[in-house]
Amino acid sequence: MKIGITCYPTFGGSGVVATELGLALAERGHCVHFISYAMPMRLTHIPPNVFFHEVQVNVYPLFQYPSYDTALSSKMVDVTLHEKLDLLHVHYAIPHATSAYLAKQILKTHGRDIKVVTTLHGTDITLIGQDPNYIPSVEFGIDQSDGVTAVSDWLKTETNRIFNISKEIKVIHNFIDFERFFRKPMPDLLKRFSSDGERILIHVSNFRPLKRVNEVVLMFAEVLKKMKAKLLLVGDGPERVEAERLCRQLGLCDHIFFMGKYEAVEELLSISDVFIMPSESETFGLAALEAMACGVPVVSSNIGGLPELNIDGESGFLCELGNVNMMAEKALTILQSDESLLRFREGAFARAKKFDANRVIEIYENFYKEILAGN
Ligand code: GMT
Repeated sequence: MKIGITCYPTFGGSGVVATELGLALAERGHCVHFISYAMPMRLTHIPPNVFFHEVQVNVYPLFQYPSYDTALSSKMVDVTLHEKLDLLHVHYAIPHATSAYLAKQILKTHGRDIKVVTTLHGTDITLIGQDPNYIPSVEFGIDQSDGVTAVSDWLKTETNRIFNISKEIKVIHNFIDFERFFRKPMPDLLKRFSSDGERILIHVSNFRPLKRVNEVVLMFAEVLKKMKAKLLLVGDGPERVEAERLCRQLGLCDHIFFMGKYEAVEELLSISDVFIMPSESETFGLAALEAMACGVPVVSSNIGGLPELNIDGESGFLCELGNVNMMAEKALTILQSDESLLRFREGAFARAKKFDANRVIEIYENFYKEILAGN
């Protein structure tokens, strides 16, 4: 198949899933054309069967807001015609689904009926999608797609609850590449953070308010009252300054490391013992799945799609949203003994196996085939 993939190229779960999907499809012999305003972050090299088409948005004095949506549609038309694409797969509804719809209509005038698949990821439905300035376009974009997928059952239910749509949504969960994410021995790295055998807690996110990074710091302060430990805060974003301020205020600077946008996150996960995800909104929780693949149990909130990933008492624990003491208590339960930690490590890894990329990519492939066959 020849597939056009559009996503946000910046750090963010939807861009990661779109890129990993495209790379895996290319490895299976499909031709994959990424169409976006910049190279997706995870597209660090261009392997065989992968192509990148940059959407140029020129600035004209008349435009206070240059029209990315229109430029994207035009690029989709151009790439579809010249690369003979079979299907456009857009990740994140806004504005990609509506741009794809416009491209589809333009292509009809060229005698081409391009199929469009839209994948809903998260804030395109739960946050930005509910902005009244976008609702009619999001509804329309979803309903006019030839196929729609969502990354969790919860997101499917939410989408149907929030929007007036008739399109059937297929749930295809996030997936994990075990060739990249597995627990590797990293003795030097471990020594750098845990010189005295301290257990390591880790949080990875884009530090947006909904990730509640401050609660990671607060729960860690409770853990420290009971045992020696270190905390790695990986990523960057608007809440970092506030988290740094809190660390200083609590006198925890010697125990907490701000790692920034550390590229090889699997290395840090490989030396970690518990992953903390206190998010107030999470449609699936890809970062938690990456941790679990590296054998790191997860202490998370019990919201959104997280219960579909994290099994309470097996792969980690689900906690009440905002309950910092409960998160600390559950982390301590995991860390109470080597036996307990090993049991949860195995539980986390076994759970991650259910989301093996090899299986999930095939589900996407079969879905494309169905859509192309007009089912
Ligand atoms: O909100 C983000 O963190 C980014 C967002 C995105 O769409 O780029 O991530 C969402 O998509 C991921 C991949 O499908 C999911 O694993 C994340 O749970 C989801 N984030 C939220 O719902 C907050």
